[in-house]
Formats: sequence, C-alpha cells, structure tokens
Amino acid sequence: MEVKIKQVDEVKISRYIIKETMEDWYQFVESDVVIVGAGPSGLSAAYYLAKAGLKTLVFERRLSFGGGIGGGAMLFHKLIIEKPADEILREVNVRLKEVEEGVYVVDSAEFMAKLATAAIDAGAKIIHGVTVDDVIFRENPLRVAGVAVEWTATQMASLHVDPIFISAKAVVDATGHDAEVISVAARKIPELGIVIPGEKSAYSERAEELTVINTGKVAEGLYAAGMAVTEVKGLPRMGPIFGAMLLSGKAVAEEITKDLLKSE
Ligand code: 48H
Ligand code: FE2
Repeated sequence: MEVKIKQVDEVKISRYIIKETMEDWYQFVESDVVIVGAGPSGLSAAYYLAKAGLKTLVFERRLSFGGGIGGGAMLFHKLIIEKPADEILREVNVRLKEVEEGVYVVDSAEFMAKLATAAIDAGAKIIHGVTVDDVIFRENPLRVAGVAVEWTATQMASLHVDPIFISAKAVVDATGHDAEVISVAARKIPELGIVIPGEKSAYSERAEELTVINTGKVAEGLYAAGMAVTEVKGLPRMGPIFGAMLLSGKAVAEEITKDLLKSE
C-alpha cells in the first residue's frame, strides 16, 4: 500500500498549536458567559446560550466531557430521563428507550458525546484541563464580573502559581454537588449575602422539579445550574435521573439570555 501523508515539521506543528490556542484565549478573555463545568447542566446551558448567539466559554477541570454522565448509576452505563427533558435529547439526536410513559433510558456514552457535540456545534468554546478557583467582583453595583482560572495540573502539583482572569457578564456554576464557584464567592465576598445550606438526602420525586424551579441567579452576574442548585438552595438529591440537569441548563440559559438582552 502506498501512503502519502502531507509532511509538516516540528517547528510548524508547535507554532500552529501555540498561535491557535492563544488566539482562542485572547478572544475569550472577554466572554458573555463563562460556564464552569462540562457536566449535563453545563453542556445543556452551553448549547442553548451559544444557540442564542452569546459568546459562551466552558471551563472543565478534567480532560473529558459529561461530568457525572459517564459514571452512569454506580457505573452501570444507563441513565433515566423523564418528560419533558426527552425533548432536549431528541434535539441533539440521542436515542431514547421508553420504558414507561414519559420515562426513558439512555446510554451514558451516547448522552455525553452528543450533548457535547451539540454545544460545540452551536458555537460554545470548551476548554479542558482548567480549574476555576475564584471569581472577579466589582462594586457599585456589587456583582460577579468573571472568574480566575488555573491549569488543573498546576493545582494538582500544588505549585504556587497565580491565575489569569476571564471577564464575563454572567458566570454559571455548573460544578455539581460542591457548587465550587458559588462557595468561593460566598466565602470571599460576604457582601453578596450568599448562605449555603447544603444538599439534602435523596427524595427523587420532589428533587427534580425543585432543582429546576430554583435554578438561576444567586447574585448579580452569578448563576447556579444542576446539582449546584441543590447545594446552594438546600434541596434533596435525586440519584441517577438526569432530566432536571438538562432542564436546569436550559432554564439558566433562558434567564441569562433575557438578563443580558435587557442590559444592552
Ligand atoms: C472547572 C469544574 C470545577 C472547577 C467541578 O458533577 P456534574 O455532572 O454536574 P451537574 O450538576 O451538571 O450534574 C450532576 C449529575 O452529574 C449528578 O451528579 C446528579 C444528577 N446527581 C444526583 C445525585 O443524587 O447524586 O459535572 C460538573 C463538572 C465536572 O465535569 C467537574 O469536573 C467540573 O464540573 N468541575 N471544572 N473548575 N472548579 N469543579
Ligand atoms: Fe450525583
């Protein structure tokens, strides 16, 4: 077999990568929306925000997509989605198996791959291996105005390295159970008046609606989506049913789109 592969030398390889990477960072240092976490709620929010035409940047600590999707339920590779969240998955071409009226089982690998693809295709920029460890704030009016970021690897090595800053009109905490961004803002900016009661034990039948209803702004410029909502609002957990995560991402995207259009 004859193989003809276009040749490119090491200097060019490095230059192309450095230039294109830096162009992205240079562009997105001033974003409309920064989403922290590429789990189900973060990806769903990214999809709808990018679709609405907002400059949307997602930081994900790990080198993968999907957050808790990949682990399924106790590593069983299936998850439950219920009506009306199935509509979101249909929109991004995830196949659903209806096991009873309005209740669907989905494959976790397909779920995370296709949701991430949809967010990227809609125009969201996702950058992996970056941890958000602080926010930027402003007074008069008091608000969150962006995030401080660091390489996850730098953090894991416990190196003393200062972060860089990314400004955003809206920051979404989609970090899951720990609500990391809102927690740091509550601790370091007490003027925001955020009190975090913490997540409650499981009550699946109530938890999903409560999570979606309580999704949204927690301070000017700072929003909660997904399990971060349960932590910040003191709501019960729901276990391996992911409808509320998708609906919460969509709800936060709609609220931010409205808020940002209003302020223009
Ligand atoms: C950058 C970060 C940081 C940081 C975390 O945990 P997730 O899947 O979050 P959600 O809320 O979209 O989905 C929750 C769901 O997975 C779940 O756990 C459910 C439904 N549980 C119910 C129950 O009863 O247990 O994803 C969060 C993502 C992850 O990929 C993290 O790596 C990432 O955020 N992340 N990225 N900077 N500071 N903190
Ligand atoms: Fe969980």
